[in-house]
Amino acid sequence: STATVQFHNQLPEDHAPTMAQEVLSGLTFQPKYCSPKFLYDHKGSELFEKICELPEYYPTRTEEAILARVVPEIANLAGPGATLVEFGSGASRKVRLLLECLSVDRYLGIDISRDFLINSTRRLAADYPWLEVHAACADFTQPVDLPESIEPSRLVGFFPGSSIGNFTPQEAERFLRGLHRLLPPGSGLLIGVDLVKDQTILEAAYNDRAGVTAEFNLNLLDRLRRELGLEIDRKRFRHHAFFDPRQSRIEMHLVSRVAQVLKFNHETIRFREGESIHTENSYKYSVPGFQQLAARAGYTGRRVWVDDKGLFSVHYLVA
Ligand code: AVJ
Repeated sequence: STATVQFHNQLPEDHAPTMAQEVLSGLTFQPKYCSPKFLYDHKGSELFEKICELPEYYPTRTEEAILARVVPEIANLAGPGATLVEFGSGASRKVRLLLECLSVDRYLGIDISRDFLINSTRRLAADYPWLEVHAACADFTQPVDLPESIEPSRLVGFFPGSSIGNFTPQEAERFLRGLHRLLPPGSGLLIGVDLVKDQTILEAAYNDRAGVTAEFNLNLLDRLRRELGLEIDRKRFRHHAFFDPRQSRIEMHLVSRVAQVLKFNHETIRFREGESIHTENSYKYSVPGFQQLAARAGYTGRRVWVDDKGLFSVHYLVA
């Protein structure tokens, strides 16, 4: 096949220095944190794909079932000839559900995990030969611009998986407002949002019995060791994830099993026993709660679909 992907790099070729700075500032902050975007090195992206298959991790299969059911309605709302832009495209699996039905002629996948992005979009281009496929390696927690060769008259944003939940509500609003500025009139945004529910179901989804989520979390330490030379031993940390109902979020942490001192460049990072690195938030919304947030960011809600157990929501917003 002659399928090709137009690649746009929006990350510095060697991102280690900026990554080191960002990680260091998080690890020297009180309380210690590390942005969840660093969970997605190649191994982390693979582990995340495994998480999506876990019996306890309901979001992926629930969202996919919703999309499969309502894709004709989405196609109607999107209309023909738009450019589809996916944020955090990962394995570019979910978008296939849309491509079967929507008549878009161009797709742009944006992801921070470079090789993973390239491989996934190549497979997509091979499977959909009529589709013009672009891939942009970018950190969309920073303001993004569309690659210059893409000047769509109309755009449909696709932000599945409740990745929006990694942002605080305030950051989510800012992200959505930033995206709003990129959207020409008549554009839409299809966004998956996980819903508040029984705490046991939520906590099981982030504490699976096979230990894949723990591995995904601990893999961050291997990455920091390998890429930044941080002298850190994963055996001295454990995975901890819980739901905080007051903030309506899952928090994921790496808890130090012992008091320890880490060397990082010329810095020293001290841990008390039981002190943690906060590695992820995953906010859970109610349908009206998310609609209000989207409205504050300038969007009008057109449709919202929820599965019959009320686990997950998919919103179609217009700019
Ligand atoms: C990709 C951010 C939506 O928050 O559920 C899965 C990531 N972390 N298990 C989520 C994740 C632990 C996931 N998001």
